Amino acid sequence: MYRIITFTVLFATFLVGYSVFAGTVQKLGDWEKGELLLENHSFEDDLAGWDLEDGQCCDRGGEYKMEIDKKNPQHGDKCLKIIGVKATGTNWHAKIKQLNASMEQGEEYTVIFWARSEKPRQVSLNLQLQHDPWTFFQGGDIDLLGPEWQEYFVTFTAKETIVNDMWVGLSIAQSDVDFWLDNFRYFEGEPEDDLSRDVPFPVDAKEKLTTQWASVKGDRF
Ligand SMILES: [Ca+2]
Repeated sequence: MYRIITFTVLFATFLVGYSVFAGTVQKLGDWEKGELLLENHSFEDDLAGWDLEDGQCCDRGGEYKMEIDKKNPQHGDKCLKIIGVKATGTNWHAKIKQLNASMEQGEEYTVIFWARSEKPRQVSLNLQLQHDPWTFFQGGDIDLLGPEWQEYFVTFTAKETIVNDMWVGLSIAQSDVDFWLDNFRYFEGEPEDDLSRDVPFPVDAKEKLTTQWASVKGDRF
């Protein structure tokens, strides 16, 4: 009897733990600053959670592909490679994104990720309502500097409240230059709030990151 109860409790704990862990924590206001609001941020679960709008829809004339790349990831064992077959010249014609995200009006949010590209190319932040009328919430052009891993971010204040009804991602059809993404995070707060977590960064990355943010901020703001 004791054994059965123990098993039941353990199993229930596992289920609760699993449901929190597996799903994106998106109950409005329930998250902490710095808590990750996207899943599979490091592509260690391959393509789970990520959606490529490949640019071929609606006679847009673009074509992009995505694949998991195990060579030279920035974090963990895998990263995402976006292959540009054909650009259209209009950034939103193709996107890499994650659906069902949320934000709360008046709060600050950060999208921050590591990227490298075969040559310098631009991507654009893209937060949008995930159905008609496709309301545009937030953008911002980001210049990827080239083949070395660099961290890039945009911080913004949410102008409205959206619950599990928008995507967070990048518009990519302005260029056909291949690029890689890893450690792609979206959370409430500023970049520094990311450091309140031990995961995903190794401890020794802190000093380097802080320095880098300072220089990026200097360039960008
Ligand atoms: Ca990774």
